[in-house]
Amino acid sequence: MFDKILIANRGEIALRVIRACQEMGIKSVAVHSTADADAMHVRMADESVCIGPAPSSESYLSKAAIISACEITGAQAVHPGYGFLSENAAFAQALEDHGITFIGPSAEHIRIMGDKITAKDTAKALGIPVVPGSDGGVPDFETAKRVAQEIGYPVIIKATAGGGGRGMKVAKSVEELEIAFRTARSEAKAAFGNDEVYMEKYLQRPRHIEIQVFGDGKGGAVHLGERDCSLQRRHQKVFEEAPGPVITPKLRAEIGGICANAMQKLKYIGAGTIEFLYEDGKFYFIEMNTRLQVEHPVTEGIFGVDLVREQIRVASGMDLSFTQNDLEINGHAIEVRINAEKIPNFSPCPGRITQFHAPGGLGVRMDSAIYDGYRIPPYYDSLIGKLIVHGRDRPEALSRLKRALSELIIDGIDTSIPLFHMLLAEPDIQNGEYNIHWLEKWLAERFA
Ligand code: MV4
Repeated sequence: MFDKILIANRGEIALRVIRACQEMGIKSVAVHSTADADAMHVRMADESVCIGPAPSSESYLSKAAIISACEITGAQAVHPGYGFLSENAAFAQALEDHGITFIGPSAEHIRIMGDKITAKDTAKALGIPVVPGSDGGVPDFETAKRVAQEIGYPVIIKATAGGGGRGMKVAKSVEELEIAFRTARSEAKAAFGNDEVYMEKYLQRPRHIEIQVFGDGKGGAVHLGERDCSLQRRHQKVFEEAPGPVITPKLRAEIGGICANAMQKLKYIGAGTIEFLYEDGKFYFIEMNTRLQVEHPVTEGIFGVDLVREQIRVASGMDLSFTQNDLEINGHAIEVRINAEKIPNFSPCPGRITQFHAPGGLGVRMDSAIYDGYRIPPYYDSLIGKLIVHGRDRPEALSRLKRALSELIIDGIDTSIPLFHMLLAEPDIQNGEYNIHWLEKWLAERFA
């Protein structure tokens, strides 16, 4: 086991990793930008290193600065958290070249899943169901027309180098296809420096269901069920829950088994999330994330496992501390993302927190790095905390969430808290009847 880990991240996820290190008797090193000198992760870690100025490109994204910080402090491994360098294959490779362990999958697996066509081909070859679409890239409009003819309209055009919803275009007819195809290509070129696109049948009202997987890198792998993350705005999740309100034990065992099997064949190491669109009882692979996700606590809640601890264990060559058979779902968990944003426009709202009180009690978890008097810097993501509740069933989790939200006090800035009070009053949310379009439609109607 490592005796010192460097956390290449900030905010609540840095705290999350430091906590796991503390419980495992591992020393932690925080890195920070000059804008984060007074951040909680710096205070909570055993030691800290300033790695550069405020812009992430010169600090949290600087591979050289982070590797130097490892060498200065003698950290043997790096936990990347989510975002920043967490899915950067070159970073994973550079660490390996310096004899430092990347707490995550191999550079090769990160690379495969970062290219959306290769990811889809790999998934398909491993027996994972995928959305019908083009065989690889679509080089020209003539090919696009032929593919659309085969799979039928509506179709969606996606950037090979994209992901997270950037650079997608929908076409409902051949008339719309030409403009959609050309726009998708030029936007992909501008955004990713790669104009390759591929096509899929457009699913009209799916849910976003993702399967949590975990590999030991030696051919052992398990799944930890699904999370329903359909409530999103502009591809940013706002509310996540596990288990999924519409997923039966039979569906879970089937898709989970397929995913765990696929990870065994890959000899995948660490945490991963396989994203699906789910419609009419069927799963369609869209992407795989090769990192720990923001919403991992809902899975931790229902399975009672510490996913960060498992990431550290497998990265150090140990086995997972459980088998598939040991994993049993207990109750229901919901997470809401607390952002420093003004509702209904979701405009960022950095500033000083004059008062903070975290909710507590049975089944309540608040992951946040804010504190009384903390000034939220304007340079980074607007996520300032996650409120996660656990109950014996979904109705209990919902009432607990409502109670915990009314206990939560964050003064001095605008946050997304009022949004959740409004959402919890909606019958569709209470009944779990929503899909990927529900939130945007509701916002448009509610705040027209
Ligand atoms: C789709 C789709 C419908 N059909 N693919 C958006 C993010 C990226 N991960 C995939 N995305 C979508 N892919 C097909 N074939 C609809 C979306 C989509 C979406 C997916 C998940 C959650 C929210 C979404 C919002 C709009 C569109």
